[in-house]
Amino acid sequence: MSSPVSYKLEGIIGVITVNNPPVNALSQPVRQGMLDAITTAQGDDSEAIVIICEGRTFIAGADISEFGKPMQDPFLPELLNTIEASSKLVVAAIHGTALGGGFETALAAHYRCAVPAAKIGLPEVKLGLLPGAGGTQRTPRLAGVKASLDLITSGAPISVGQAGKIGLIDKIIDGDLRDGALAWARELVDAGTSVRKSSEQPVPEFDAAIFDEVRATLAKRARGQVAPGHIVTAVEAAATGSFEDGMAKERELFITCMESPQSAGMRHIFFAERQAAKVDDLAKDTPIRPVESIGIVGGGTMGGGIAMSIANAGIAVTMIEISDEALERGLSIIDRNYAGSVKRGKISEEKAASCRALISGSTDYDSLAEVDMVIEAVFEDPILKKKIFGQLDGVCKPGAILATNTSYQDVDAIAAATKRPQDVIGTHFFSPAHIMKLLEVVRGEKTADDVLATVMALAKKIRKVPVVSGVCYGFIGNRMLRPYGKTAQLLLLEGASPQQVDSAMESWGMAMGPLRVFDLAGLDIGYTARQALSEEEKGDPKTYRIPDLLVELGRMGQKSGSGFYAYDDNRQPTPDPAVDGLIKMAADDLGVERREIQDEEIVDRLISALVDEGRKVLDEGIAQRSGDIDVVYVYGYGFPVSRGGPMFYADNIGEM
Ligand code: T1G
Repeated sequence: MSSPVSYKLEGIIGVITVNNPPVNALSQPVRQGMLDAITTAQGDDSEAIVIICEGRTFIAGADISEFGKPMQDPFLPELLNTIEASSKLVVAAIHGTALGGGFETALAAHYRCAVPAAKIGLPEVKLGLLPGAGGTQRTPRLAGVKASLDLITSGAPISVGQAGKIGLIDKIIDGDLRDGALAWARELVDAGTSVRKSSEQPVPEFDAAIFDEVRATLAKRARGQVAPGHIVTAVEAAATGSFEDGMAKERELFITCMESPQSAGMRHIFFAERQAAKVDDLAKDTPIRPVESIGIVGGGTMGGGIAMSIANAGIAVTMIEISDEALERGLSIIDRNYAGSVKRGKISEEKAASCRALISGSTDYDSLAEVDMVIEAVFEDPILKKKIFGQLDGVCKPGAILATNTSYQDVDAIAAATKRPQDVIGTHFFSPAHIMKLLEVVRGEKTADDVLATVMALAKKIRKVPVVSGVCYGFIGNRMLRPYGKTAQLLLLEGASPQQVDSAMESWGMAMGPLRVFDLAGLDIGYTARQALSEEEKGDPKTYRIPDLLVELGRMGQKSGSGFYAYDDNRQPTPDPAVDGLIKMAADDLGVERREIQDEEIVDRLISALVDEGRKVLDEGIAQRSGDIDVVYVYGYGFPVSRGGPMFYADNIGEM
């Protein structure tokens, strides 16, 4: 098998080229090839060495698929120390995204150049890790302590322009990177430039208080996560000790993180997210229909958020509402959201304006006659949805994809309201749709393969995380939420308060406890749905008596100022003794004996309710894989990524 690394002398420059698709990850063959190449270069006629990569990006990191297995030499830290020890100056030539071990490789080089659009980053913290090949030691010596802590604890990539300002990139190459990098290397040689070892640079002056300050910030921002604190300790070692001692400390902490259940969970989600984007029974070469214009029916909160997600990807949007007033209201929600994003620095004024310009409105369905796709996002009235799809069937061009944003209804029944069920699919966005990344793609019985392939590709284009679901009540996420919610109601009747249930789950890692979630969504939605059901269909009254009583008292959740909690004008929740009294009355009425309940029981019963339903979702083929379910709950329901998702957690319980 040929090595993924080649070495070639070009004049006085020894060129090490890495070619390990798709992202030039530092697999063992790559590490071995680089070691062989740098060793060869020490003894040949080269006077400088350039490290460059083929394909779409410079090295994007260690090979994550090797983690959890016995590490094979050459180990990356040692390889990078060998590169840095080169007697001839080494230049790293960066394009794409130099991340993790990839950027650490560039740091071990003596000089770094990059094309203007390239990015660098140390995202290990997103995998529950820290840079384990000198990143915590070399970065502070070049960029200083504060910038290094920001870069490594956030894990966010930065542009090479920003990186240049803090001393991490030395030169921007306009035009061809390879030509530019070799020419620059020759200039450095001609100028008699010596090697410059990052490890030998002194750490720029810093305020020693910064370490505890950052630790305090991280304790809130990354609640419960282990790696961030270790990153601070490793950077502190760089700032206060020798490179060798710092490297030893980094290695010790890296192994601690690597062996942590948190990292196992986060690495699982990394791969599960990418696996979820694949549809097992869909041929890789399934054709994609062009989608250059999309209609949105319904300009409410969801329709507005969906419109923004699509416009932000550069696709033209036509929003349909039933009246000029409703349309104006819908478009003003979008204007407000863009203004908010600009104010928070999420998007530039110009970008917001160019995206907003892609969104137009109409009250006439005929304006959808030529769009490539329509997403219906009206409220959850099955009769209305079928009526709308009947209208779309008559107006839209042949081949237009007709999608519904329903969060639980029967996509097949909606498809049956058209003469083109093969063009109908579910695209369940999560609120707020312009922020939440999860997209459940609901595959109807008759949904055509190319429609599914097109929507999966569209999901990636609009930067969503797609997960395919079959048709059932609530698809994957909301279906599992039902037994989870019912269990929460039983816990209340049996003796736990709303704040005890929620705080137990939030301490365990959920972004929001179940009762706060239901207050946020609105208790009236479930109440209205239940009115259409028979007593038998409603099931055990213990599972809905409390929300029914709350709604009948006008307590519909945040929207009405009270639900399970009382809410102030800023929608901050406060436990409400009236609710405790209502719960006790319901328990008495239903003959439920109350007792003291421990937090552990709350967590165990609620997570078990999720997992048990998840297993049914898998058995019925509604979800393709258990990892898909994990992705749904981490990206759509605030499940802690460090626990890997409900199914991963259940499979690894006792270690998590
Ligand atoms: N290792 C192994 N496979 C990887 C990989 C990696 N580092 N990065 C991506 N892949 C696979 C991915 O699974 C997918 O596979 C394909 O490449 C395309 O990825 C010692 C310890 C680079 C920005 O965390 O952020 O270095 O599904 O769909 O959207 O200190 O991949 O096609 O079979 O994401 O264009 C640090 C992780 C590792 C970067 C490209 N590095 N990767 O995004 O493509 S730890 C990272 C990414 C480390 C050192 C430490 C993104 C990307 P398949 P993709 P993309």
